[in-house]
Amino acid sequence: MDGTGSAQLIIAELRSGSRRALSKCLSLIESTRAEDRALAYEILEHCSSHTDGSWRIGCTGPPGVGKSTFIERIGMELLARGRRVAVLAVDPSSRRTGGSILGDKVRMPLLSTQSEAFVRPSPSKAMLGGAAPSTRDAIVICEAAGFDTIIIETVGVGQSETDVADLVDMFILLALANSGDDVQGIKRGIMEVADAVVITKSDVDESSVNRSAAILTGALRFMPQAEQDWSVPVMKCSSLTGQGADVVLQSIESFFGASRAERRVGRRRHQRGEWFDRALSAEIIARLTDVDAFRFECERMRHQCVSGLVAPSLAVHRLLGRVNITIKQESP
Ligand SMILES: Nc1nc2c(ncn2[C@@H]2O[C@H](COP(=O)(O)OP(=O)(O)OP(=O)(O)O)[C@@H](O)[C@H]2O)c(=O)[nH]1
Ligand SMILES: [Mg+2]
Repeated sequence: MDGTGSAQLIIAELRSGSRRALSKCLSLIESTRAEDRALAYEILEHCSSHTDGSWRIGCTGPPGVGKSTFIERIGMELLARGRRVAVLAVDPSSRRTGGSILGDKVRMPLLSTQSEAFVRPSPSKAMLGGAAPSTRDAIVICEAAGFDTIIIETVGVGQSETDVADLVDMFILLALANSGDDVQGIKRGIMEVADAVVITKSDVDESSVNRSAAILTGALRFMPQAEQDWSVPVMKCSSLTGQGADVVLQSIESFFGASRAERRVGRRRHQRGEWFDRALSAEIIARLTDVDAFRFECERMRHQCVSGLVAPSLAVHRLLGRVNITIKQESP
């Protein structure tokens, strides 16, 4: 069967709710093989519309803060409200070798066995703990499969920690009480893009949870708000007892309320532009470094920079001055 034929078949199966087709599509978009990517692009082309009504929620926080348990709790509540929930847990690559690729699945035992839910660990490749370039495509695929709520779990470490905020409508930052008596444990950059902050494990030590909540609320007051019509709540939640989960759910529901629909559309428009820019840079670098001669010259120029023989900006200017770019007419 040709590529187009198999793409049509997979899309039909995906739309009819086949989990096998969904897993296959997600594997295709994560693949680095050229023929897989070609098929993935074809599938994506047919999946990219009709996704505006979905809820895309990001949950980020340090390792062990309780992200998976929180998602399981909130996910089950969302299912009870009639939503279909897909979870993409971006697994830090460094831990994959330790066999934790299925770890997140194991830690969402309830959610992953529900018929209206789908849980999948997805590799973050070189982006340690952040969003993989394919995560955005994975969201679109899940939406085409009929999931109206997509939750992304990422560990907020490294430079890519705020990338996930550019992937989702609502970005929830999870924090532990007393991770330092101030907010230094949480970087300012990530606080600035949070739409909600949840202090997890509130069953453990109530007084330090309250203290941390007050500190975080105070800190947020001095930061620019991500969205003008939304004041970032600091909530407390125990995913074990369920205490505080109702407040989190109310907050999610009001964030996605009809009055904010226009703002959501605007945010997604902006995000699509951002992801175009990122995809373009990544693809240009990938294609160029695929050419042996370019890679060789690149290494030579880099070496000259390191040795102080030439300024980095000049080296890049010279190197790219030797690349010949032509634009082919798009086929009709
Ligand atoms: N007491 C208490 N323990 C919790 C709560 N939520 C999670 N835990 C425990 O904290 C540990 C880590 O929880 P996870 O949900 O796996 O945390 P995570 O942030 O997903 O961890 P990584 O994915 O490894 O970064 C587990 O042993 C949970 O049982 C809570 O609300 N209260
Ligand atoms: Mg987890």
